[in-house]
Amino acid sequence: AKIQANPVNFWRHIRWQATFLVDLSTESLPPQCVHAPEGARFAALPKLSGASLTGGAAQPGAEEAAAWRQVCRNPPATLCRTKHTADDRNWIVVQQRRSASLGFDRPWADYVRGFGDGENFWIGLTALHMLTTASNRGPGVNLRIQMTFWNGTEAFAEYTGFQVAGHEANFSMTYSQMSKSKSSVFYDALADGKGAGFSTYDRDRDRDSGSCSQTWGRGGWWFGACYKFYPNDLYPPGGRNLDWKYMKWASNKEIVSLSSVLMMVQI
Ligand SMILES: [Ca+2]
Repeated sequence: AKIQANPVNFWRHIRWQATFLVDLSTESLPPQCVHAPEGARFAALPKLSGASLTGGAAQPGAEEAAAWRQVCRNPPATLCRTKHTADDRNWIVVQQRRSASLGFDRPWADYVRGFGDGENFWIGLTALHMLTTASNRGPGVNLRIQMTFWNGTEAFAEYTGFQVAGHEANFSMTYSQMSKSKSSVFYDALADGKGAGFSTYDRDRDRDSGSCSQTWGRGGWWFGACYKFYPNDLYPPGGRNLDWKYMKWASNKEIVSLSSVLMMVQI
């Protein structure tokens, strides 16, 4: 009877097996962040993997809830979206390109904060740092990159241990390894930027003598000198285009022009 009289306490017992619940009468999260029928009092947030953001001994779940509030309020609010893959894993989308409706030639401040519309977005480096370092299962999280070629072929690549450092470390990116058994492509096109700080056209931290961003599309990325995969490059306005200034996945032997890209991290 007590449980039925107090649904908040009831949900506290099962949230670790399912998702974190928030009380919509006291929370004002954007609708894209929550999974609840219209008019519901409680909404579920996807579960972060063992989040411990501060190392403090707060109430179990409190830091997780705080993490989601921070991600979901990171403007623009439409950035917070999740996906469920057929192998029963949950992901949060951190980057997406589907059209030329939105330019990715943006300054440092935009890439830190995040930007986007309904089809194209970047979740922001602050959110990426938080999402990829909150796990205590080990360093980093799983990253999945999904791509569509102009002939309709779908390809994907997965990485383990993906993590983005904080502002003080230039949001540098690293990972453990590409998961060949969970990837449909063989070549690791992300490798050029492994260990690199993040660069934009107004912040050069690449290993090239010039500025990779200024030379190629003016987007932000973890450039080496310069890249084989750069999804924040220009979107090819007329379809398939192998010019380096348009988004692509490349190996030592071939270059593939992309019609869509999506990057997501497992939660
Ligand atoms: Ca440079």
